[in-house]
Amino acid sequence: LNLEEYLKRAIEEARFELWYQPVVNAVSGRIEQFEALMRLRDEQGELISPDRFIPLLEESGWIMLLEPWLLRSAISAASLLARRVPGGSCVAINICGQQLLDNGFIERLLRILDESACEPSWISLEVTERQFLEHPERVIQVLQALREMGIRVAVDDFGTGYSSLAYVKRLPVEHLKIDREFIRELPHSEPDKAIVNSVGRMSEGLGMHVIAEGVETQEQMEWLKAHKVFLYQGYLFARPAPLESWLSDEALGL
Ligand code: G
Ligand code: G
Ligand code: G
Ligand code: NA
Ligand code: MN
Repeated sequence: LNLEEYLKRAIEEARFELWYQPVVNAVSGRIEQFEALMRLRDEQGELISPDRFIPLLEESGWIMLLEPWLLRSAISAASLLARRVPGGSCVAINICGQQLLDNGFIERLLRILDESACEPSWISLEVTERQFLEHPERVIQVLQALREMGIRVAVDDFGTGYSSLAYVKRLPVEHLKIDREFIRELPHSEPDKAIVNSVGRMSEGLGMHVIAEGVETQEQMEWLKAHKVFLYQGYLFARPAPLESWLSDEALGL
């Protein structure tokens, strides 16, 4: 059975799972967001790497078939978590270009927010730089419309794409997620230190917040904190886990 066949069946049988990984704020010590991450098991019950099946879902367009489930699950989780986490929280949802540029996308999103009694500010949409390349003006328009509705927007995997600074400065986004490639060798790589530092300074000037992805060590965190990056996602704090794991007081650090 090849992966494509397996995915087709998994879609029909609704066997995908959505797991959540926190983003913590070093200043408040609280969880500020959770990123929703898709998971799928093979026939032995082992997790299949999303790096294998996500590109296939996007290239085939099957991601559109999963969208209703994805949005409903993530938004109902957001609605639940925002009420449980003191000071609020939001759920970050990964959105690919096909979804973002689809004419009905915003309408579908608003309907599900409404059905789930979810405030727009309780969700954030993560888009990668890749999606800016083909229809740059249209992307800015859609992101602008989302922001005006109060939905948060983040650039994912920042630094790995090809967007120009002239374009980045026009993006109406709240967060830049620095790709973990630039975090991995901190604080031992001079080039990575220079890059993370300048992304930090730049985002300050642009009114954006930086989220460091893939923070795995205390040493990385200390360096980031000393250089004014205060939002972290990574195994040092928590791995992605099913929603149920995040509903206890203990998990939320209360
Ligand atoms: O947790 P990690 O291995 O899950 O994710 C691998 C890649 O898959 C990341 O680039 C992540 O952005 C992407 N990904 C995870 N979940 C989703 C999803 O629901 N939709 C899309 N488009 N990408 C996702
Ligand atoms: O940014 P704003 O003042 O609207 O935030 C309101 C609340 O929403 C904050 O108390 C914070 O805990 C929560 N929140 C959830 N996600 C985010 C986020 O990504 N950025 C900010 N600033 N606040 C967030
Ligand atoms: O959307 P994005 O490409 O940023 O997806 C985040 C990916 O990073 C997910 O696959 C998630 O499981 C993974 N991830 C999150 N924290 C860490 C970490 O500390 N180390 C590593 N290696 N991967 C991480
Ligand atoms: Na992401
Ligand atoms: Mn990312």
